[in-house]
Amino acid sequence: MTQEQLKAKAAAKAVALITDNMVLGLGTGSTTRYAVDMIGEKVKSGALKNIVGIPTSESTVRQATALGIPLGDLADYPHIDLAIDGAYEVSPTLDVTKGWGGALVREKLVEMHAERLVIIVDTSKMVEKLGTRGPVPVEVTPFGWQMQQRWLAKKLGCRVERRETNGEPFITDNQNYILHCFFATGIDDPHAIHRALAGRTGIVGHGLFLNMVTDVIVAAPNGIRHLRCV
Ligand code: DER
Repeated sequence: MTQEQLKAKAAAKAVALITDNMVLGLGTGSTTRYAVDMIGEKVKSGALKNIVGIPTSESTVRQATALGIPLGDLADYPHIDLAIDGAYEVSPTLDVTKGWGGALVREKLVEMHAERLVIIVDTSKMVEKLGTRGPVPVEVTPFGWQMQQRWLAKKLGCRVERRETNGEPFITDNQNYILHCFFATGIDDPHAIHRALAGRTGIVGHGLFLNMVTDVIVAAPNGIRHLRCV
Protein backbone atom coordinates (compact mmCIF):
# COMPACT_ATOMS: atom_id res chain seq x y z
CA MET A 1 0.00 0.00 0.00
CA THR A 2 1.38 3.45 -0.87
CA GLN A 3 1.78 6.30 1.61
CA GLU A 4 -0.99 8.19 -0.22
CA GLN A 5 -3.35 5.24 0.21
CA LEU A 6 -2.53 5.15 3.93
CA LYS A 7 -3.26 8.87 4.26
CA ALA A 8 -6.62 8.37 2.54
CA LYS A 9 -7.49 5.49 4.86
CA ALA A 10 -6.73 7.54 7.99
CA ALA A 11 -8.78 10.41 6.57
CA ALA A 12 -11.77 8.16 5.87
CA LYS A 13 -11.76 6.84 9.42
CA ALA A 14 -11.79 10.40 10.81
CA VAL A 15 -14.51 11.56 8.45
CA ALA A 16 -16.68 8.68 9.67
CA LEU A 17 -16.74 10.42 13.08
CA ILE A 18 -18.57 13.44 11.64
CA THR A 19 -22.32 13.71 12.14
CA ASP A 20 -24.95 16.19 10.99
CA ASN A 21 -25.00 19.68 12.57
CA MET A 22 -21.34 19.68 13.57
CA VAL A 23 -18.97 22.64 13.49
CA LEU A 24 -15.73 21.25 12.06
CA GLY A 25 -12.15 22.46 12.22
CA LEU A 26 -10.63 21.85 8.79
CA GLY A 27 -6.85 21.37 8.97
CA THR A 28 -4.18 21.84 6.34
CA GLY A 29 -1.80 19.50 4.55
CA SER A 30 -1.66 16.52 2.24
CA THR A 31 -3.43 14.08 4.60
CA THR A 32 -6.18 16.50 5.55
CA ARG A 33 -6.77 17.20 1.86
CA TYR A 34 -8.21 13.71 1.56
CA ALA A 35 -10.53 14.35 4.53
CA VAL A 36 -11.75 17.65 3.09
CA ASP A 37 -12.44 15.96 -0.26
CA MET A 38 -14.45 13.25 1.51
CA ILE A 39 -16.42 15.82 3.53
CA GLY A 40 -17.17 17.65 0.28
CA GLU A 41 -18.49 14.44 -1.30
CA LYS A 42 -20.74 13.78 1.71
CA VAL A 43 -22.09 17.33 1.70
CA LYS A 44 -22.80 17.08 -2.02
CA SER A 45 -24.58 13.74 -1.73
CA GLY A 46 -26.61 14.88 1.28
CA ALA A 47 -25.01 12.28 3.55
CA LEU A 48 -23.87 15.15 5.81
CA LYS A 49 -26.27 17.95 6.61
CA ASN A 50 -25.96 21.33 8.24
CA ILE A 51 -22.22 21.26 8.91
CA VAL A 52 -19.96 24.31 9.02
CA GLY A 53 -16.21 24.16 8.42
CA ILE A 54 -13.74 26.50 10.07
CA PRO A 55 -10.67 26.47 7.80
CA THR A 56 -7.09 26.77 9.08
CA SER A 57 -5.46 28.21 5.96
CA GLU A 58 -6.18 30.01 2.73
CA SER A 59 -5.45 26.80 0.81
CA THR A 60 -8.10 24.94 2.80
CA VAL A 61 -10.52 27.83 2.19
CA ARG A 62 -9.96 27.39 -1.55
CA GLN A 63 -10.37 23.62 -1.46
CA ALA A 64 -13.48 23.66 0.75
CA THR A 65 -15.11 26.47 -1.23
CA ALA A 66 -14.59 24.60 -4.50
CA LEU A 67 -16.24 21.54 -2.94
CA GLY A 68 -19.25 23.50 -1.69
CA ILE A 69 -18.54 22.99 2.02
CA PRO A 70 -20.23 25.78 4.02
CA LEU A 71 -17.57 27.80 5.87
CA GLY A 72 -17.68 30.06 8.90
CA ASP A 73 -15.21 31.79 11.14
CA LEU A 74 -14.19 31.46 14.74
CA ALA A 75 -15.92 34.62 15.89
CA ASP A 76 -19.29 33.21 14.82
CA TYR A 77 -18.53 29.59 15.80
CA PRO A 78 -16.31 29.70 18.90
CA HIS A 79 -17.16 26.09 19.81
CA ILE A 80 -15.86 23.49 17.40
CA ASP A 81 -17.22 19.97 17.78
CA LEU A 82 -14.48 18.15 15.92
CA ALA A 83 -11.29 19.21 14.17
CA ILE A 84 -9.37 17.01 11.76
CA ASP A 85 -5.75 17.70 10.89
CA GLY A 86 -2.47 16.04 9.99
CA ALA A 87 0.82 16.17 11.88
CA TYR A 88 4.48 15.58 11.17
CA GLU A 89 5.28 13.74 14.35
CA VAL A 90 3.18 12.04 17.01
CA SER A 91 4.79 11.17 20.35
CA PRO A 92 3.82 8.28 22.66
CA THR A 93 1.84 10.80 24.79
CA LEU A 94 -0.02 11.98 21.65
CA ASP A 95 1.67 15.35 21.57
CA VAL A 96 2.46 16.40 18.03
CA THR A 97 4.59 18.68 15.89
CA LYS A 98 2.86 20.47 13.05
CA GLY A 99 3.35 23.30 10.68
CA TRP A 100 5.59 22.29 7.81
CA GLY A 101 2.59 23.33 5.74
CA GLY A 102 3.16 26.76 7.27
CA ALA A 103 -0.34 27.04 8.77
CA LEU A 104 0.60 26.37 12.40
CA VAL A 105 -0.80 29.55 13.94
CA ARG A 106 -4.25 29.34 12.37
CA GLU A 107 -4.30 25.59 13.01
CA LYS A 108 -3.62 26.13 16.69
CA LEU A 109 -6.06 29.04 16.94
CA VAL A 110 -8.84 26.90 15.52
CA GLU A 111 -7.93 23.61 17.17
CA MET A 112 -7.57 25.04 20.69
CA HIS A 113 -11.34 25.58 20.49
CA ALA A 114 -12.11 22.03 19.43
CA GLU A 115 -13.84 19.64 21.78
CA ARG A 116 -12.20 16.83 19.88
CA LEU A 117 -8.97 17.14 17.87
CA VAL A 118 -8.44 14.12 15.62
CA ILE A 119 -4.97 13.81 14.10
CA ILE A 120 -4.68 11.65 10.99
CA VAL A 121 -1.32 10.18 10.04
CA ASP A 122 0.34 7.31 8.31
CA THR A 123 2.62 5.20 10.45
CA SER A 124 5.82 7.04 9.38
CA LYS A 125 4.82 9.94 11.67
CA MET A 126 5.00 7.96 14.93
CA VAL A 127 8.15 8.86 16.91
CA GLU A 128 9.61 8.18 20.34
CA LYS A 129 10.71 11.81 20.67
CA LEU A 130 9.43 14.99 19.03
CA GLY A 131 11.94 16.91 16.93
CA THR A 132 13.61 13.82 15.49
CA ARG A 133 11.95 13.70 12.05
CA GLY A 134 12.54 17.34 11.29
CA PRO A 135 12.47 20.90 12.60
CA VAL A 136 9.94 22.60 14.85
CA PRO A 137 8.57 25.62 12.98
CA VAL A 138 8.27 28.93 14.82
CA GLU A 139 6.29 31.77 13.23
CA VAL A 140 7.82 35.21 13.81
CA THR A 141 7.12 38.75 12.70
CA PRO A 142 9.34 39.81 9.78
CA PHE A 143 10.41 42.87 11.76
CA GLY A 144 13.39 41.85 13.87
CA TRP A 145 13.32 38.20 12.74
CA GLN A 146 17.11 37.92 12.97
CA MET A 147 16.84 38.69 16.71
CA GLN A 148 14.48 35.73 17.10
CA GLN A 149 16.84 33.52 15.13
CA ARG A 150 19.73 34.33 17.48
CA TRP A 151 17.58 34.09 20.60
CA LEU A 152 16.08 30.72 19.63
CA ALA A 153 19.48 29.20 18.86
CA LYS A 154 20.88 30.32 22.21
CA LYS A 155 17.83 29.69 24.36
CA LEU A 156 16.88 26.30 22.91
CA GLY A 157 20.31 25.06 21.81
CA CYS A 158 19.13 24.34 18.28
CA ARG A 159 20.15 25.27 14.75
CA VAL A 160 17.75 27.84 13.32
CA GLU A 161 17.09 28.47 9.64
CA ARG A 162 14.59 30.77 8.05
CA ARG A 163 12.23 28.83 5.79
CA GLU A 164 12.84 29.89 2.21
CA THR A 165 11.88 28.89 -1.30
CA ASN A 166 14.43 29.64 -4.03
CA GLY A 167 16.14 32.12 -1.70
CA GLU A 168 12.91 33.99 -0.92
CA PRO A 169 11.36 33.84 2.56
CA PHE A 170 8.26 31.72 2.94
CA ILE A 171 5.39 34.04 3.92
CA THR A 172 2.56 32.65 6.05
CA ASP A 173 -1.12 33.47 5.63
CA ASN A 174 -0.54 35.95 8.48
CA GLN A 175 2.26 37.66 6.50
CA ASN A 176 4.95 36.38 8.85
CA TYR A 177 8.16 34.34 8.49
CA ILE A 178 8.84 30.80 9.68
CA LEU A 179 12.03 29.86 11.50
CA HIS A 180 12.84 26.15 11.51
CA CYS A 181 14.46 24.90 14.73
CA PHE A 182 16.54 21.74 14.27
CA PHE A 183 17.29 19.71 17.41
CA ALA A 184 20.29 17.42 16.93
CA THR A 185 18.94 14.65 19.17
CA GLY A 186 15.26 15.57 19.35
CA ILE A 187 13.41 17.35 22.15
CA ASP A 188 13.70 16.05 25.70
CA ASP A 189 11.17 18.43 27.27
CA PRO A 190 8.65 19.94 24.81
CA HIS A 191 6.78 21.69 27.66
CA ALA A 192 9.95 23.58 28.63
CA ILE A 193 10.23 24.82 25.04
CA HIS A 194 6.59 25.85 25.04
CA ARG A 195 7.15 27.83 28.26
CA ALA A 196 10.30 29.47 26.90
CA LEU A 197 8.55 30.66 23.74
CA ALA A 198 5.30 31.73 25.34
CA GLY A 199 6.20 35.23 26.47
CA ARG A 200 8.65 36.29 23.78
CA THR A 201 7.63 39.38 21.83
CA GLY A 202 7.83 38.81 18.08
CA ILE A 203 7.15 35.07 18.31
CA VAL A 204 3.64 34.55 17.02
CA GLY A 205 3.35 30.81 17.52
CA HIS A 206 5.10 27.45 17.24
CA GLY A 207 4.42 23.98 15.94
CA LEU A 208 4.41 22.05 19.21
CA PHE A 209 0.80 21.07 19.94
CA LEU A 210 0.89 19.82 23.52
CA ASN A 211 -2.05 18.44 25.52
CA MET A 212 -4.40 19.30 22.69
CA VAL A 213 -4.95 16.06 20.79
CA THR A 214 -7.83 13.79 21.81
CA ASP A 215 -7.52 11.14 19.09
CA VAL A 216 -4.88 9.91 16.66
CA ILE A 217 -5.78 7.71 13.72
CA VAL A 218 -2.73 5.89 12.42
CA ALA A 219 -2.87 4.05 9.12
CA ALA A 220 -0.31 1.27 8.60
CA PRO A 221 -0.11 -1.39 5.89
CA ASN A 222 -1.42 -3.98 8.36
CA GLY A 223 -4.42 -1.92 9.53
CA ILE A 224 -5.66 1.23 11.23
CA ARG A 225 -5.19 2.07 14.91
CA HIS A 226 -7.35 4.58 16.74
CA LEU A 227 -5.42 5.97 19.73
CA ARG A 228 -7.25 8.03 22.31
CA CYS A 229 -5.82 10.38 24.88
CA VAL A 230 -6.65 9.13 28.38
O1 DER B 1 1.47 21.75 8.38
C1 DER B 1 0.75 21.07 9.10
O2 DER B 1 0.57 21.31 10.28
C2 DER B 1 0.17 19.86 8.52
O3 DER B 1 -1.04 19.52 9.13
C3 DER B 1 1.17 18.80 8.68
O4 DER B 1 1.57 18.76 9.98
C4 DER B 1 0.77 17.47 8.13
O5 DER B 1 1.01 17.49 6.80
P1 DER B 1 0.90 16.24 5.86
O6 DER B 1 -0.42 15.61 6.12
O7 DER B 1 1.03 16.87 4.52
O8 DER B 1 2.05 15.32 6.17
